[in-house]
Amino acid sequence: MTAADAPYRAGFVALVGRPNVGKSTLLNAILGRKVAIATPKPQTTRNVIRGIYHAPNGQLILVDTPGIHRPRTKLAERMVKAAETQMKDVDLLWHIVDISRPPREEDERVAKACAQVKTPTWLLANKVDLVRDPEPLLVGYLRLGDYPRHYLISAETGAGLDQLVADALAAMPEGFRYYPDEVVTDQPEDFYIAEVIREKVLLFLAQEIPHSVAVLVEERTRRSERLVYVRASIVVERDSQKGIVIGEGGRMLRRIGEASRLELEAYYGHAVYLDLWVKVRKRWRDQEEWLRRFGFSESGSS
Ligand SMILES: Nc1nc2c(ncn2[C@@H]2O[C@H](COP(=O)(O)OP(=O)(O)OP(=O)(O)O)[C@@H](O)[C@H]2O)c(=O)[nH]1
Ligand SMILES: [Mg+2]
Repeated sequence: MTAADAPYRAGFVALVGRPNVGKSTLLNAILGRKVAIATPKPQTTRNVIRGIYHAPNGQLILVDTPGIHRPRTKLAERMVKAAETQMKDVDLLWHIVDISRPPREEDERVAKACAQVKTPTWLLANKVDLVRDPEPLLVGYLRLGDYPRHYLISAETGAGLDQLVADALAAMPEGFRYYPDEVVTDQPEDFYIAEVIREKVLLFLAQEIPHSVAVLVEERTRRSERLVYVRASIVVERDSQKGIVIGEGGRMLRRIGEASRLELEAYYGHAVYLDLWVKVRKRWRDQEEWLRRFGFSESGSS
């Protein structure tokens, strides 16, 4: 049978794992463009994001999910629930682990959750570029669950990804395309803009502040063919955090704004006027109204 006669296959693959193992980096690497933000800080991803990989004879709908961990806020609870909910509705699970570090309790929790939903699960040992001999740790990871296949990959260098994608496509059910060819992600434009800004906050600010931060696009207006105006708020939980986000003489806010604007201009291919504000909403991460505004409904889907 030639490739042209091969049946069209399409299906859903959920990328699950503890925080910081490289799920979002892997999504971007497979798609060949940035769809999800990825940073060295754990709990970067908060919402479920779909990225669509198009092949001549098939389609993979890759579902990036928040890292599974022990939640300490209502927001974190919703994040974990959103990830676990996705696991039920897919054709294949990729349990992604960081092969440069030994398994942790959180990896065990993910493996158990995969086993419970009974969806076939492949183990993806990511960050293989960081280790000389992955075998000893791989043995420990393989013991966590029942993995019919496992792959040593690097989302950073691309090692092992072609084989992984080819095998995943072959494992999808025969069917029709879910998304038209030009669609690469399901996220609304304002959500993507907010994420780009939140990524800069994660990258530029110290450990504890980013978790208290959310970003809301309040207005987006096309001023001309070559200029879009965006007004966005960086929401924090305390006055002291507001001061830190703004920085001495407004320096930090300018840095966040500048880096975000440059990235958004590259995305749009023209000028962006970015008007950034900082707002305090006390304990927003535990308040239903604010969680809803940021897309975390009680039902768990995000
Ligand atoms: N060396 C190396 N670093 C990687 C690789 N994949 C991801 N990283 C880095 O690991 C960090 C975490 O990556 P993310 O993609 O944000 O991880 P995540 O699993 O999506 O994390 P959460 O969204 O917090 O659950 C980033 O600093 C990435 O650059 C890899 O294959 N090799
Ligand atoms: Mg992520």
